Amino acid sequence: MPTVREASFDLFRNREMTTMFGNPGSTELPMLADFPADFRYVLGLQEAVVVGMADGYAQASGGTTIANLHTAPGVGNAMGAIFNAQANHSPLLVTAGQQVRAQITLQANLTNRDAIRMPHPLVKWAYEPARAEDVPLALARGAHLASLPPRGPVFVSLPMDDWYAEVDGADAGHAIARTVSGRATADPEAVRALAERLDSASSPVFVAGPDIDASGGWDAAVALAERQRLPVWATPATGGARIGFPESHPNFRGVLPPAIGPVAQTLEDHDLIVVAGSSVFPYYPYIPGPLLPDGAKLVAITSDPDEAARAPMGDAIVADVKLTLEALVEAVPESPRPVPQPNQGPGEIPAAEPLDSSTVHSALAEVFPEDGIVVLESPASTLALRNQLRISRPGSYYFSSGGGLGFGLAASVGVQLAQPDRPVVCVLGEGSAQYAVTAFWTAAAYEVPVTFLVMRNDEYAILKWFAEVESVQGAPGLDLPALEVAAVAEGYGVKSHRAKERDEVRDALAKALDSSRPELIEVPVAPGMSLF
Ligand SMILES: Cc1ncc(C[n+]2csc(CCOP(=O)(O)OP(=O)(O)O)c2C)c(N)n1
Repeated sequence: MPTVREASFDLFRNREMTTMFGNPGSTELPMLADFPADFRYVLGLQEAVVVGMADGYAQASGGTTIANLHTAPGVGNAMGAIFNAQANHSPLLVTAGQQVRAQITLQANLTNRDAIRMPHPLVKWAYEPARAEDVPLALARGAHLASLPPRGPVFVSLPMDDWYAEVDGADAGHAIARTVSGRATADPEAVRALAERLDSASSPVFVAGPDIDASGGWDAAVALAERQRLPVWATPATGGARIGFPESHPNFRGVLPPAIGPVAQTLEDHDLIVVAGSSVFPYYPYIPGPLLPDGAKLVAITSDPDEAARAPMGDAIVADVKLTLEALVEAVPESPRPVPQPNQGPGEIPAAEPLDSSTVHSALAEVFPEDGIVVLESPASTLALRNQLRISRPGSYYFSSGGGLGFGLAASVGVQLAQPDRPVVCVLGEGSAQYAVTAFWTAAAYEVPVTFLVMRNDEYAILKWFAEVESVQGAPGLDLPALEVAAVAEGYGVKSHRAKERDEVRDALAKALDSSRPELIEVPVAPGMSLF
């Protein structure tokens, strides 16, 4: 009879879950014993980084990914990253070791005493199998749940002696072989009604959200915008884990602001707003105002029933985003409305020292390869990057829609491992880098050739901006003097450079992009927010 370990690894193999991220402890070693040669174990030095890397890998590969943590303290370390993965709709099978069953009740050292409750409510499902022989079925159940819409993390606690138990081969065979598919099409009647509303609107607009990219719906989104002559906005950057529409397309208008009043103001001239693959809307900060422009209606297409239910306005269709957009393209005629005119590009920007973040991002845009991917966590220059670097290919942008820092640096390593043939640039604030700093080690140790661009402004610039918005004066802890990310990265084995002038930055980026090892460029930048 096969053991739990043999059956579980067969399950992972069958589901192509052969890259595993983890930080091992004594309670995880039995799972890792005789690690099969066709699997890859990627070591993260702290569990938040393990989950962040797995999040990036899961999103960029499209497949459910294992993050293996060390019992209760490991899960505790990873909570912020699990929160981000949930917001990102990232399909993760998070597992953690547990004491041997005989010592759980007496609560021996390292017992995860309430394993199921701990990650709740950040996961779709949390479970500790009732019997050792149930482990493969529990792992299968978790993997299926993680990958069903809305995709997201699940958690399974695994007592360390379970791996040696034997399972019924026939039962395990069923668990291993099952497939579960969950891409549901929309009610054809709902699609027809939306097509009619769209075609008869006088000035409709389209808002493209992250799940267009996750569902593979770029082509359908472009076809719909072109057929119906729709101007297109990207969902607010705060919640835009991914980009769902080519930003160089003539119909593309820009990124929606992230607050209630300003969204309504931006969409003022439209009578119908169709949102696809986004919550409505990922607002922050609170700037009150009408939820919609006067007289405007909204329809959201989302695969997440909760996103649909919690929206404060408009109608919603719950279904696969790509399939629904494709059905909509079929159902609408070519509109006689005028073709939207292209936006002006970003204007000339100064090149004084220290450089403005916009200048740095314009230098990046100059050398950014056609097939490049950017992972972004540089809060005060988010908009500057989005304005300077127009992303025009699917799967080319990753951002933490949860807002927990530490995603960017860790996720970039996972994204690069999932997409080894595409150059990955990770743009970080020097403050943000600190939340996942050990990921530099994984990048160096596994020769993951991410190009890190660190924007060093010696402060938490975005928080100073928030202080103004919130009318807060005299808050401590907003300055970061003498934080040498380049030196820290060197300590972890990542070759690092400092560049001050625009041309220097551009040339260093071009070189790093060509390198087969990770490299970091630290650039001093002017304080404050950069919008363009
Ligand atoms: C886990 C976590 N802790 C704290 C914060 C609050 N926070 C948001 S932005 C920010 C500052 C980031 O600094 P830096 O990366 O230097 O970027 P800048 O604002 O200067 O662009 C902080 C501390 C957060 N979002 N997540």
